[in-house]
Amino acid sequence: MSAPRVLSIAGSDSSGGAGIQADIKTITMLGGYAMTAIAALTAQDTTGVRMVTATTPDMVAAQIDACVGDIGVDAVKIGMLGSPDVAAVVAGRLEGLRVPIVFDPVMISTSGAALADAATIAAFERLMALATLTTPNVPELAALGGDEAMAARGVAYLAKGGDAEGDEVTDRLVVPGAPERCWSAPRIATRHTHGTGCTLSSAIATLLGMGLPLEEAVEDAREFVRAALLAAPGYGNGHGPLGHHAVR
Ligand code: PXL
Repeated sequence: MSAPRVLSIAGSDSSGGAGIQADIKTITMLGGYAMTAIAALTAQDTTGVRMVTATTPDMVAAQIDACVGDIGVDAVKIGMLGSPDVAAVVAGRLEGLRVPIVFDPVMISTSGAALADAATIAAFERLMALATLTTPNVPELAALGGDEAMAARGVAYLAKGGDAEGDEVTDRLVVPGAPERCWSAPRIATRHTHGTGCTLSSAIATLLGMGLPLEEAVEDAREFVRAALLAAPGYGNGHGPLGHHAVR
């Protein structure tokens, strides 16, 4: 099979650990063909975000159209969007696409910077309805109204446990009408966790683009993130990047 064409619609992380850069590395290492629609620019390092510039909605739409119209797309990952207008334009473009969509509802960076304001988070509603899977972490799930609100929306989601307390990390896959599925593993003791969410969501998108069923895609993507965490190069003075390049 040829490489699945995976489009990441997300923000750029100058430090290379998260966002578009993490997505390109992940998609490539898993055997996919990475394309991007850059929705925001961040100037950041492992200790914090220095500056954020939004991309115009037109420019985001034009990037998506360029990818879809020529090369074509087998799966989409959505990450940091930067503004409610960009979120709306992305939803409009994806409504007609019949491919798996993984939506990482990015709100806060690993270093603690806000990457979405309240209006952008409100615009997530349409994207959750479109997505094959939404992947909130603990604070994101709370901001989206918790399990009850997600059940009322009737959407599939992966509740990530990486930033909960405890020595075990448990991720919970909730699919309407199906039994809940959990994965637990001992926590990897490291401060180098920058980009774990981006990596997980783009890995799931790539594996769905290859035709794997959702549960298998989540399982294999978790393993990829764990391997990349174990291979972290230890760069930077803060939350350093994963070792995407060193996963075998
Ligand atoms: O991990 C969330 C995230 C998403 N997108 C961009 C980021 C970050 C965290 O730093 O920089 C561009």
